[in-house]
Amino acid sequence: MFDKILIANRGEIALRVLRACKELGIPTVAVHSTADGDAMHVRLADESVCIGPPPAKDSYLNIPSLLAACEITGADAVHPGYGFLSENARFAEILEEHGIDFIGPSPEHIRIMGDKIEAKRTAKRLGIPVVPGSEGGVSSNDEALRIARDIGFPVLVKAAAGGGGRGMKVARTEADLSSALATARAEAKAAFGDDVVYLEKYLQRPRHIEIQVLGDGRGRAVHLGERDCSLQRRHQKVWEEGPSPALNASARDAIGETVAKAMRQIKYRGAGTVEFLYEDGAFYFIEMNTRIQVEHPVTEMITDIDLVLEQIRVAAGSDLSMEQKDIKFHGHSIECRVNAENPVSFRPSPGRIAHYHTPGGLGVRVDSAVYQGYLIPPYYDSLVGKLIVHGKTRTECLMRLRRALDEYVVDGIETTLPLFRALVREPDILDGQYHIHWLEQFLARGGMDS
Ligand code: MV4
Repeated sequence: MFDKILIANRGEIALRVLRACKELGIPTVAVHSTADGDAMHVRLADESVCIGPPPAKDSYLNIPSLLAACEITGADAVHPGYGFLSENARFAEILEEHGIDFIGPSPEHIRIMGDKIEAKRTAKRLGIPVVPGSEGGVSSNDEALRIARDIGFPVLVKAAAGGGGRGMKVARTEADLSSALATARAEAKAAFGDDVVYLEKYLQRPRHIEIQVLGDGRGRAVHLGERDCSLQRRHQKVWEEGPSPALNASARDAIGETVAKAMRQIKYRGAGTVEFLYEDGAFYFIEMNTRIQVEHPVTEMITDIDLVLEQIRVAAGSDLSMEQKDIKFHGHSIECRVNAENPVSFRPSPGRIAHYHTPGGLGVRVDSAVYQGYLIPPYYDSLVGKLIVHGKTRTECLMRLRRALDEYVVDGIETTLPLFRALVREPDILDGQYHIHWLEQFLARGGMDS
C-alpha cells in the first residue's frame, strides 16, 4: 500500500479522497493555492503545500508545482479527484516517469477516451452500442452530406476533442449542414486546438444514463449499476439519481454486463463511467470518463461500496474487493448539487457564508467542504455541497430529500437550494418522467417563478 498520498485537488472531492486515505491509514498531503489556505482539506490533511496563486493554471493545473510537492513531502501516489488534471494523460505519464503512482487508469486509456472518435471506435469494437454516424472524423462537406443522408436528419456535428457538450452543433436539414460543420470546426479549433469533427444521428429526447465500472487493470472488472443524469442545464449536471426511473433490472443487467465485459477486455484499471444516451429502450454510447465523478456518492449509497477506497486499493495493486455476483443494489439515491449560484439565472454568487446548517438523519449525506464563515472564492467551480439522500424506494427517497432540503441552511450567498425545493414538488420529477432537455424547458417556462 502507498506510504503517502498527495491529493491534487480542492473542495469537497479533496475532502472525500482524504477521508478514504485516513480510513486506510495512509498519510495525506493537501495542496492549495493562496486562495485556499483556510480550506477544509488543508486543515484535515496531515501535511499541506502551497502550490501557487489562485488561478488554476498557476496552481491546481501546474504540473511542476505538483511534482515539487510530491518530492518535498515524499508522496508516492497522487489522487487527482475530478476536473483539473484528472483526465490529463501527460500528467499521469509524468508521475509514472518520476516513480509516483497515478491513482487512476493507464495514460493509454485516458488518452483513448479523451479522443471522442477513438473512444467511440473502441466502444464499437468492444461490442458496446453506439450512436449511428460517421466512421471517424468527416474530412469534407460532401462526405458529411452523404453520411447525413444515410443516417437521416437531424444530425449532430461533434468535436473529436470535445466532450461535455463543448463543440456540438445540430444540423436539422441539408441547408444547415455546411454552416454547422464550419461553426463546429471553428469552435473546436479555438477551444481545443483540434478541428476534427464527426457526425452522429441527433437523438431528440434521450435520457443521459451512465454506467459505473471498476477494473483491477489485470482483466477483472465489475459494473456498479447506473446513474440517471438527465437533469442538466447547459451541460452542468444538477440532479443525479440511481437507479434510473427508466430502467428495469433486465435492461440494467444487460447494459451493465456489456460494459463490464468490455472493461475486462481492455484490462481497464480503476473507476470509470461509460456514458449513454437512452431513447426508446435503446442505449447509445457517447463518451467514457476515466475519473471518479462528482455524482459517485449516488452509486455508493445503493451499493455500499466506497469507490474512492477501491480506486486507491486497485492502484496499489490489490484485487477488486468484490465480484459481480457480490454486488447488490438496494434502495434509491438522489444527489442534488448545491451551487453558489442564483437559482433562476445561475449567475455565480461567491462570497462569505454567514450561516451554515446541514441536514442529517437516516439516509442523508452532505459532501461539502464549506463551513460557517467560509469565503467561497470566485476562481473555481461554484459547488457548495452535494446533498445525497437514500431511501428504500424512490418515493421514500423523495420524501426524505424534500425534508432534508427544508433543513439545509446556507445564508450570506445565493444558492440553487430553491431550485431543488421546487423540483421535488414537480409532477414530472415525482414520476421520474424527464429527459435531457426537461430542466431547461422547465426553467424557460418560468418553473422557478412561482
Ligand atoms: C448527443 C445528444 C443527442 N444526440 N448526441 C452532450 C454532452 C455530451 N455528453 C454529449 N451530449 C449530447 N450528445 C447525439 N447523437 C445530446 C447531447 C446532449 C446532452 C447529453 C446528455 C446530457 C445533457 C445533454 C444536453 C444537451 C445535449
